[in-house]
Amino acid sequence: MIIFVQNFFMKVNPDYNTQDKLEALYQKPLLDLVYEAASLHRQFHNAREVQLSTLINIKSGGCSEDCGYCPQSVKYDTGVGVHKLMSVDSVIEQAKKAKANGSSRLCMGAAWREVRNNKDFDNVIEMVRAVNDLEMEVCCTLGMITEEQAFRLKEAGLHAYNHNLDSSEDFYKDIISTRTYQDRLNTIDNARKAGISVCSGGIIGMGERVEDRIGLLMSYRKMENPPESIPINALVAVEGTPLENEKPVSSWEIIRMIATTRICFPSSQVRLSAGRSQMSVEAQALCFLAGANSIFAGEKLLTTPNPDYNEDMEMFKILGLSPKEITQTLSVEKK
Ligand code: SAM
Ligand code: DTB
Ligand code: SF4
Repeated sequence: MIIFVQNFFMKVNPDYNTQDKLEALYQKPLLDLVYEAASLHRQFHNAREVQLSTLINIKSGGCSEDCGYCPQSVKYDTGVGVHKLMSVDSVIEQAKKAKANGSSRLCMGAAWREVRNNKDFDNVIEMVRAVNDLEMEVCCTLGMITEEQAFRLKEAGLHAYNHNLDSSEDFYKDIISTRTYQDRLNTIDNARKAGISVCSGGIIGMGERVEDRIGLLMSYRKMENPPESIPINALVAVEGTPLENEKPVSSWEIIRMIATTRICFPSSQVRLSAGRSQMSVEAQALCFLAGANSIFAGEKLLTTPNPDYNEDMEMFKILGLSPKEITQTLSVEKK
């Protein structure tokens, strides 16, 4: 009976409950690590399906935070344009296109430090309602939110809130000075209190140590409810940001991080996020084998390039993968 229940759900893997154990796992011979991750992945997920999620940058640039990786910070000269909030109609139009191209999730990102209770937020609420009506999983990433704002988003039909811890608490201080790790944890907590599903992950390739990558996973392990969705981004080094000269992280490191995340959080969605433009199909195939079950679709992430739709469909064909159907993702919730 217990085995039966576990096959549907295992929030955290009890075998890897310390920093040392997880670090040893990350450093295992690569093929052993991938094999262990793939075996677990197949117990909890349909390994032939990968969810397509489309990003819309609803408010670009001019953000007052100083996140060292981010081209949208007002502190760095990156050439990213500053645009006011998109109209509700144009969001709906883009969402419909994304759905027609097989995306079952839509993530709306805003280059804000935090959400303010103003007309822009009212419009975001409208967008959430409209995208939810299209029967897509709707996700937002808008910076810090209060508990009250989280409840408003939930009421409008928000499925998930994305707010990344990015790295270990220790390394975080080297990358961002305008807010604390605790601020990020508080926002995640506010989303949770409102009953919103949590999407939270990190970035590798910022000059951090393996210790910091594992520190990020340990931060999620410590939560009563770890994120249902964990995006793993490889830094896209953008000219003008403090991290512009970071060497691209090796695909082997991305594969290790995906595999370790999958083993640590067997039931969560693991998203192979930024950085795919620099990866071969072979490297991405190993990520899917090791447990990645979602990608961002479309030729642009928020401001940086991503493989285009046709390239991804060609890759899916080669690998025998298909986009996760929309009905499967929403059927549980809408009952
Ligand atoms: N302003 C909101 C926030 O910071 O939560 C939402 C948008 S922000 C751009 C979303 C996430 O994108 C960041 O938390 C970070 O993990 C990721 N990101 C930003 N710039 C990146 C880059 N150059 N390479 C990889 N990931 C990046
Ligand atoms: C996440 O972890 N990665 C996505 C999504 N959540 C919002 C964003 C990646 C952004 C990459 C840099 C850019 O395009 O500006
Ligand atoms: Fe970029 Fe978000 Fe940081 Fe603003 S808060 S600089 S948009 S990552």
